[in-house]
Amino acid sequence: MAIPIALTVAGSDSSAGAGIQADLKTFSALDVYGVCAVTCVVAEIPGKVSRLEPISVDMVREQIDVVAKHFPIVAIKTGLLCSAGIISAVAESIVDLKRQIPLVVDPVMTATGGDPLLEPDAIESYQRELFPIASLITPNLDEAAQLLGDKIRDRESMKRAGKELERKFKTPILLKGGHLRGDEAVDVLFADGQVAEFTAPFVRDVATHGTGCTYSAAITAGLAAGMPLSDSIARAKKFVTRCIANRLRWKSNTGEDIDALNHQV
Ligand code: PXL
Repeated sequence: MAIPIALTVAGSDSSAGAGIQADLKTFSALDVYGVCAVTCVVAEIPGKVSRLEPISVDMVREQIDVVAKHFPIVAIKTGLLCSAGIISAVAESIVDLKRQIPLVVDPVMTATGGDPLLEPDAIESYQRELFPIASLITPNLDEAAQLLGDKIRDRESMKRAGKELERKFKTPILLKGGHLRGDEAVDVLFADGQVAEFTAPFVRDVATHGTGCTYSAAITAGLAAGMPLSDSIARAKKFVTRCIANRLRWKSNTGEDIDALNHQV
């Protein structure tokens, strides 16, 4: 059988646990051929961004247009999009494809270590241009709080927030609850007015980054292979939990531990 092809539009992470590198490794691990459009280059290690440079809007468009013309892409994911201008260009390119391709939007705003990655005025472009064409949006609790202007502290407020986001953007929402304290990492899917939970044991004391990127890329891989949304999410949750459980660890030259996700699981 032919291998499905998925496109990721995201930033480059020099430490390769997040961003476009995480997406391509995930696609590969799940038997999908990945093509990519880079939106920005981030010099970083897990937990610390040292420098971020956006790619020009025209160059982002060119990458998408050229691969879309020559590869039969069956699923698309977006990760870090940096600026309002890049978000608009990506939305336009996808609309110009004139084909209904499943689109997973991971609305990356902040690095795991807390460094900002998205320009503040870009949130408006997300809501106006990209969310309306998404098949799934995958915010974590902080991103959902920024989209709604309200804090999410517990399972109850998480349910309210997810329902509100689904109503507002009229598309399925996977709200990732990993940042809530507890023994389990619970994510909630709000789709077609229904609510479904996806649960895995919470792995403590992990200093990796890229779990969100890996998760949404794994969901995209499932959709590319023709799996239904909820099966894609269930498999992706298991995959990301395995990547965390089997994480790699090195000592840095300055004596600190560096943790990285292991996508070869
Ligand atoms: O984990 C979020 C993220 C996404 N994309 C890129 C990143 C990061 C985190 O640092 O560098 C490119």
